[in-house]
Amino acid sequence: MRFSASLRSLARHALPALTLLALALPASGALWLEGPQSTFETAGPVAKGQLQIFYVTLWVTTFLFVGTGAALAIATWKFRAKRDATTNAEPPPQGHGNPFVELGLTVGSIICLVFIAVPTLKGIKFGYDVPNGDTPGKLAALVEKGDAYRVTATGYQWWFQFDYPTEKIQGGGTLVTANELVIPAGKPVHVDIRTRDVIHSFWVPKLAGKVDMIPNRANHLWLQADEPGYYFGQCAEYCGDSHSVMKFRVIALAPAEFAKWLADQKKPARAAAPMAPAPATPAVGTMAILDMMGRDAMAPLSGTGDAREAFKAWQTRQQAVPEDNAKLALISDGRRLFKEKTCVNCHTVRGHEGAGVNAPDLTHIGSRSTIAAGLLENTEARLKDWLINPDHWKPSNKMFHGVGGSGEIVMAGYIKADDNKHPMMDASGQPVRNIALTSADVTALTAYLQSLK
Ligand code: HEC
Ligand SMILES: [Cu+2]
Repeated sequence: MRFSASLRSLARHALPALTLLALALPASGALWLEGPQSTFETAGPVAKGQLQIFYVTLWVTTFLFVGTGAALAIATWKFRAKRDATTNAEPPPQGHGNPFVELGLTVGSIICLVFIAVPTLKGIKFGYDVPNGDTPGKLAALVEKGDAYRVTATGYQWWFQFDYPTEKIQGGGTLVTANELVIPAGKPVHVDIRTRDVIHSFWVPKLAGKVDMIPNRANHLWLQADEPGYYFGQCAEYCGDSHSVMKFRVIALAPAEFAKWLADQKKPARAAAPMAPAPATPAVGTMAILDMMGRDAMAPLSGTGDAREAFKAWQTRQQAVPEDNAKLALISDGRRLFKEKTCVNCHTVRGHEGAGVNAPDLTHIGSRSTIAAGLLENTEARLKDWLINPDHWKPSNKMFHGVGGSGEIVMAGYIKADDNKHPMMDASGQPVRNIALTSADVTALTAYLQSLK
């Protein structure tokens, strides 16, 4: 008796509470479902199609859940033991079911599955290839005519390289950039998906679903940004220590702006000032402590995550303003240090020094809005932070530890490695340095990098 009374009181309170919740959900949904990487705010046909599949599945499964849940609730309530006599009664005779109900449920389930399967299969087909470009020949013809665009995205631990195979650059070869993929808006873009080391995954939530970057496997996807804008991307397959901060950006531009961007990028690096001659006496200064333990677990996001603001800031960056005269000497010195400190072994600054292939191309690093694969904003302060102590921001990154093959370090980074590829430590517990930068070096290198518009 007591039990059923408390049950009734629970039902009395639960009903208004549930109603309130049901009313509040759609209102607060706006808060939950939006954000820089929300798949509910789509910006192109591929993502839109995939969201529709999600909704179809959601509605069908909601219908099933409510139907079965209601049947269970009604049966439980209607056939509950109302008296002690019923509680202790023998169970009724067990039947073998009703053929109509059984057949009905089976056919009903099949219909539900077909409801889900048809749009899903259609969606998979739609998302696989650029419309009318499902063979290499047809795709090439579309790209040739300018009806589609084509780029290659390659994953590296822990950054992305973007190749533009159709954009020839001065002196041979094609355009290569890193970490910011710039595409024409309103046009299908076929993305060839590759990796140079382990498995990664390419994901721009507002534009298209993720596709894995798998060693020795040629994957691809296509995406389209309907409007010019700034979109946030992310590696979506665990790939080692710094996986969670392996991000990238996609910037979609109107045709004229895109053509201008391409023309700017194809140019070799801007020489704001000639390389300074080597100084007669080597510089002395204090080196930063290489703080490998005090890693910043909560590295600040670059920017506020507001795409509109970020897009404006990015556009402003593309305008190459003449360099401040007061900075020219610093830029000259930075260019010298870039060579002297062996940055050139891993990085390329096309037209200047360096032909490295193990690290992001820095030819126009000054025109990017982020550094270290979308982790930090590309400001003077953040560039310095990165150059002083890369491992603090991005644990295990290859600039600090060196680029390694499977057995050995093939290109030395900031610190020396021992035979086991672990950092070599000196007597005071500090890692042994290959590349040592004083704060004056860091200032000069930063000025040089910022001049590379
Ligand atoms: C051993 C190879 C190596 C050396 C030497 C090296 N780097 Fe790097 N650098 C990298 C790698 C790898 C990354 C990408 C790190 C990441 O995001 O995981 C990188 C990233 C950067 C970035 C950010 C690029 C971007 O697109 O986000 C800058 C700037 C940079 N390095 C400058 C320098 C400077 C200046 C030097 C010389 C003092 C230097 N690097 C020396 C390998 C190297
Ligand atoms: Cu990754």
